[in-house]
Amino acid sequence: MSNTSKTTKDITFEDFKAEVLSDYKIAVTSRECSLLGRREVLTGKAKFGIFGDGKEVPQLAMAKAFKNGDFRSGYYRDQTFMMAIGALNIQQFFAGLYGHTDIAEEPMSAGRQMGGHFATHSLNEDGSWKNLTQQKNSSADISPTAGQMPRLLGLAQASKIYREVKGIDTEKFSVNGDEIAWGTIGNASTSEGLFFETINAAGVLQVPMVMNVWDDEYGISVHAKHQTTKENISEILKGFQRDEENNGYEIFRVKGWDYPNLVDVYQRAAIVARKEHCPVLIHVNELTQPQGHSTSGSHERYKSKERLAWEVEFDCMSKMRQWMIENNIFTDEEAKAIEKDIQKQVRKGKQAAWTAFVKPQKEEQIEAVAVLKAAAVNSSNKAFIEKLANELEVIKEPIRKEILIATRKALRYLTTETSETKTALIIWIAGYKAKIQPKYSANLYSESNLRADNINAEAPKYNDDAEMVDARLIMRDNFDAIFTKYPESLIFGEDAGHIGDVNQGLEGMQEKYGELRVSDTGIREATILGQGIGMAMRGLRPIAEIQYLDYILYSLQIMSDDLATLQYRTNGKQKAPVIIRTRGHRLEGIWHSGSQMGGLIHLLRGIHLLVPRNMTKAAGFYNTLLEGDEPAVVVECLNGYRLKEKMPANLGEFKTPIGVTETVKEGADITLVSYGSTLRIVEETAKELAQVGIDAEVIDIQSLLPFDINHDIVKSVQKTNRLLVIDEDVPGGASAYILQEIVEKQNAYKFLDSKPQTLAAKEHRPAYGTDGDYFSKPSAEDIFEKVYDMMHEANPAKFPALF
Ligand SMILES: Cc1ncc(C[n+]2csc(CCOP(=O)(O)OP(=O)(O)O)c2C)c(N)n1
Ligand SMILES: [Mg+2]
Repeated sequence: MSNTSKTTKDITFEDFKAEVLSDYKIAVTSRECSLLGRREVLTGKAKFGIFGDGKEVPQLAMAKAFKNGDFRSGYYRDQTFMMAIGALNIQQFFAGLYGHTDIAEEPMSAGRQMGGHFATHSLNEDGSWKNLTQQKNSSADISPTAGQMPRLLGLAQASKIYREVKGIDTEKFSVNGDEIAWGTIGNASTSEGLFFETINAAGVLQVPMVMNVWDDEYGISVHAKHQTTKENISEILKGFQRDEENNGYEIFRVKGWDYPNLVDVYQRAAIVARKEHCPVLIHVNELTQPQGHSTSGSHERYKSKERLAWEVEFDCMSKMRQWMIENNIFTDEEAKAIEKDIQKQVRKGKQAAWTAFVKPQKEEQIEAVAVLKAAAVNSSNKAFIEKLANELEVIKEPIRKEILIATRKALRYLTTETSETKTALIIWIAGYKAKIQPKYSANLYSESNLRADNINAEAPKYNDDAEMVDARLIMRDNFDAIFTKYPESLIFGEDAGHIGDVNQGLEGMQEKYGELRVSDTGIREATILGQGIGMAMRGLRPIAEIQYLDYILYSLQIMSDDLATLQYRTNGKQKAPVIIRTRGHRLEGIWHSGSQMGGLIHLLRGIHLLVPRNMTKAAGFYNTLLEGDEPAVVVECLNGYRLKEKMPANLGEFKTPIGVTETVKEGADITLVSYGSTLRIVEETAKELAQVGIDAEVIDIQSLLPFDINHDIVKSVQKTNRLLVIDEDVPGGASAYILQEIVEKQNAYKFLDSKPQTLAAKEHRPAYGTDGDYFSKPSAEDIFEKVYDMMHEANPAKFPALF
């Protein structure tokens, strides 16, 4: 169903007619899918529907200008576009609506996303890249409005890097940087800060981004007068228009029902973006919502009669149809015949999708009923189990939940019995869960050979005359080695370019590697992250620097909603191995000492979260991550850059393993677990504890996500029988997670002779100054006293009370 992109100038009337007809057919197909899709929800076959009706025609024009290698970053209205580029057919559309978990049937997300969230596949089965220059690409949609914007910036910037940075292997990703990143957004969603941040950043960076606003005057029920100054996004963005003196944007405004004009505007927009790498805004207005916003409500509730009547008259499909009749492309009769035929095709596709969706569950139902009936035969609770079997058997179109409810409940009737059929039921349930659970849970992290915890450690090597240096120099020299080793790597952030970052860990790197690879950015954390996500999705290895951990919150929403879910929501078909470099811990002041690790741990499942205690460890993490294919946050110790560390010889090569702890001091009496800057305080305190006869074992967690994959901490607890977790996050923050990992997951409770404890910071953010830190975060004295108290409780004779 895909479309070619000839311009009207190059072709005969017959060609032109054929192309317009083909477009119209795509649009009618899309519209019929929307109409029938809504009915599927209202009859209960699908749970929710949000469709592209009313936005068909501009998407045809966009698809014509969209070439192989290009990327889309859009939202839930774009089904017509996806159909026009050949990435979505009728059956797949309905498979998405039903939530089919087979990626072959539902290529957008294998049923993980609600319908209307689109994607193409960037990766092969083994996680390696496909050749993205030979296909039309769509980055996977997310639901938060404007959440598609930050990554769009990076998708566009990748073209600039591929065009202008020499030495990168571009084969699978770019042809001369000619690719455009196309964004789509609803008019109301332009109210989000992410929209404005992205628009400004793309203007600064001058990247090939074509931003399309589908304007239907509403955001659900809320009219444009509450959304946009002057109710007109292109009007208020006029100041971005480029002129003879200044770079900026090309801005177009075009009516969404005006097919010939749309085609023309999109062709012109594409030339500007592709050739000149100038960003373009296309404001497509006068669009409609024939069925209202989604299946959750009716627009008759909030649109006036006049507006509803206008929407009928200006429905882009009927306007296109009218124009086609006026231009002798078809007659009304021919149009009707086409529409009728397509209606039939859509019904057929829908039926095929439903049949395919219910088929596996029906087979599973038959199996489950059989094992249940067998288990019932000799049971004293035969009647109850048979009832469960019969109730399951009569369900016409079963879902998996119903199958598991029946089989799992049956086990409760068999607790006191032993039989082969009971064993068979237990085995069947276990096998069924093992088979089905991955359909809903696989690919949160990479499952390829390049997954981060599969990369082997390599110790730093030291020459005999290795110097003790300011640790920032290890960081700098290691980055130097990285940029040489990986031409596709680049770093950017606030102050990361010209001065070489606020702590001089990149000193001289811009001079050596150029302004495109080591760059300053504006103060805009969300889009710094977006640059990273987008470029990583196109095969580059970006390191996005968030200046301080405290300010990561500005990018946290995108990190959580977009980056952390990417592999999961595409069932492993897209990846963005961006590295987020930041620095934090134990400086002073409410916004300069952050350790909101609990928040990050909870919001960033899907991303690795690494907390090296010094710069050698941190540099080793970067070296590991660049060999892998996964995203990660590395939190460097803000107070560690001027501390002395020994300069390794194998820069760019030594690797800190992911998910592996390190025992920095062995001991017999108690296990002290910590990470980052606090670890240094724990190490110091362990020396003081030794002076009073307490032999503490000190373990550096190093990696919070994933956590101690070898379960080494429990081995320590097995030896010491006591556990204290020391953490500078709030009480119940990261320390609660660490305790759950050790006590519950690693079963350390079995070996404990004392209550496992945590020592965290105060609940408030840390006050300013040295005393502010002392009275806010765990100090050496706090740690000493806590440990001593635990030892006193165990052996009061040996350790008399301190207080
Ligand atoms: C961050 C966020 N807030 C709210 C919502 C709920 N929501 C979904 S769509 C929508 C309206 C969007 O309107 P618009 O951008 O004009 O797109 P349209 O649906 O009109 O095409 C809202 C408020 C959301 N998905 N994400
Ligand atoms: Mg809208």
